[in-house]
Amino acid sequence: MSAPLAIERDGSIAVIVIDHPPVNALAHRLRTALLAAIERLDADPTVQAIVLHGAGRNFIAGADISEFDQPAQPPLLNELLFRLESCAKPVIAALHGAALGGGAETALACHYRAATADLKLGFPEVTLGLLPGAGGTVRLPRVAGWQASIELMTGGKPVDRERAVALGVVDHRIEGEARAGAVAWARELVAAGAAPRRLRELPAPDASPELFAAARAALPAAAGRLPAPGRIVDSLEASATRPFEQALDRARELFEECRRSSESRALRYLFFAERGSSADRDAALRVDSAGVIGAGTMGAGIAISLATAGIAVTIVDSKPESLAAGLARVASTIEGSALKGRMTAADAAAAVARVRGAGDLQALAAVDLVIEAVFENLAVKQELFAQLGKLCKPQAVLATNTSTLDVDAIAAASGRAVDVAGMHFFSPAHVMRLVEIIRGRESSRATLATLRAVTRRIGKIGVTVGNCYGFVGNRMLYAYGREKELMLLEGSTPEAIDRALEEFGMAMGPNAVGDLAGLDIGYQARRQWSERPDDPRFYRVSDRLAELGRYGQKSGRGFYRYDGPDRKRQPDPEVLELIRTEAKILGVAQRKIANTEIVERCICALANEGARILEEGIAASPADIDVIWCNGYGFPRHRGGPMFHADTIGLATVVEAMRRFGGEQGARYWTPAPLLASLAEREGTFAGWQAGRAGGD
Ligand code: 3H9
Repeated sequence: MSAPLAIERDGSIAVIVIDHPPVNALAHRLRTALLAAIERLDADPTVQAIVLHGAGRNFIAGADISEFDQPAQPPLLNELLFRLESCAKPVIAALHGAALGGGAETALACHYRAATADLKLGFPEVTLGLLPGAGGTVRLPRVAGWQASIELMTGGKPVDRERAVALGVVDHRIEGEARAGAVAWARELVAAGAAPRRLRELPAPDASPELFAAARAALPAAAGRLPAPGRIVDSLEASATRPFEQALDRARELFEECRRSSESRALRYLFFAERGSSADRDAALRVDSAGVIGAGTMGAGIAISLATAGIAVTIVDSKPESLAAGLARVASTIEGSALKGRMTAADAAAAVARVRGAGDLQALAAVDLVIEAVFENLAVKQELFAQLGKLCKPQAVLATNTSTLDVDAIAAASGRAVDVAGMHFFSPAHVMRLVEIIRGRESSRATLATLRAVTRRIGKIGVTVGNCYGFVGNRMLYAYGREKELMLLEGSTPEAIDRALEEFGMAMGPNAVGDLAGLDIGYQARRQWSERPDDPRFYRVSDRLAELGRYGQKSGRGFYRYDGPDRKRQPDPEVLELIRTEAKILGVAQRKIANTEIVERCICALANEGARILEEGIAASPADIDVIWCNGYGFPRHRGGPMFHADTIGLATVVEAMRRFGGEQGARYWTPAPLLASLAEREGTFAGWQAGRAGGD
């Protein structure tokens, strides 16, 4: 393993070049080397100033998140930064790329900060359930004030160089390369006799206690379930009321409290799970152009994602009115993003110019990638793929956006199944980050690697899964939805179920989700499902509502009514009556169902179906399932996903609850998957099982 840093000399200027790929994270070995380098250069009389530079694309991306599962090994980052700040000669941070978390704190401990135009400086700790624990909460207010510190740290979003200059965090702009620019400026500082400037020697700006009370009150409602945002405000308040070193100690204490919390463990787990594996990246084929078939909501959303990432898109739709409407939607959505400040007007114009329409599939003869997004009908999709197989250039990758149909049956129709796989986007496709990439029986390594690379390039999270009805996400959704539908018949109500699951942390309750997605969509999908459980209770309420034309929000009525002035969901007595009638017809006795039962039944159903999916090799790991559920189905991130959550509450507890439900309702849906049962018996976890498998590879 090569050294994590090198010391280079440029006359009397010493440059510490941190070289710790991939992102210069401040791992133990780097902290140790950095401390030794600082001691040495501080004591060297031939050194007049020290430049701190990060090799590669970033300054420092922060602490090494993978070390947080264990207590930190000395030197602790805040001790190291205290020593850095104590240097008797000027220390200049050469900022470029990411200066995040502990990286931004390192910059603040330096005496001067110069930055190139690509700087992204920020405190994303809150997204990991943490707070800046190495002096950020104590040093930043001394330079940027309280409001900006609260905003940056509780929001977690990085700022660009110009905002960092405006906040007083960056003192000097570098036009050109970071290292050379910082060295040149260091020389000027030495020539001008500049002394070290230590933020810790500045007083904290004045702050009224109301300021922090207001900051707490302004935290988003979800923060109530998470310790970190409140702890960030606590730490900033301590910085206002205590001397520097005591405030630093308090920050460290609060950081440790957050680090040990189950919420932070879950969020850290997702950080790595969402980055997935970098294997096979070199097998990806180049994609400059793509075709999207179908100009509906899904097709337009996919086209927006591709075009804004620089890929030329041809949308094909045989109906001229649909094509025109789709193209108009693409243009207005992209232009809307520019108006909201999410992209520049020039970038928006370039993205819109990348999209064209065509009425005939022949327009796709030369594209590198085709994504089919027509309605869910196997025969229609097979007919399309038969044509694509013939007309597309060799090696063009052909993807279907089906959410439930058999990818192998679609691939076979193309006559070139190696080039075919599924690419299941979630609606709205330009907003939702998840894409399930479905591995067909014959999909080639290059086909799958290409789809993963495109998914990454358009800023989304791709999870590769096997081919089965509903793949991973929707298959588990059926188990989850089955329980909520049964509980409706057994006496619960749409709002009680939604409230219980929203209190658990789901972004939206399942009945409200059904109304949003359209109850007709699920109804149609279930009609095409040949192996649908032979149970008259299965999705009975949803089916009856769809048959009555109650499709949800789009028809103004579904599980709820949406006819108030704000079109907010409102309970509908007619639905309760319908449920009671259906329960009577089916002979289901109604009773009061507690919130705990609602949550337990839905969560146990998810974990059990997830276990079967793992046994069958449909998902490669429990982490993949968790990424799918947190990014596609609104599972609370601070619980890590259904498999992580099941591990957290204990698999024996899950199995015990399932046996209890089985005793009450029959074993039909409550037989633990063999994997779940065996792990529960030996007090194992899904994570441990996965680690064992990876170790055996
Ligand atoms: C902190 O600093 C706490 C302190 O306040 C207090 C301490 C006491 N650690 O994202 P990419 C890996 S908390 C470990 O694909 P990009 C990542 O897993 C930290 N590993 O690249 C991946 O590995 P692999 C606050 C890390 O170019 C590889 O690097 N900082 C870390 O798309 C490439 O990552 C953050 O939260 C890390 N900190 O984006 C910043 N960061 O190749 C987190 C990355 O094996 N990082 N890895 O799959 C990021 O936001 C992005 O990685 C970054 C680059 C923007 C830097």
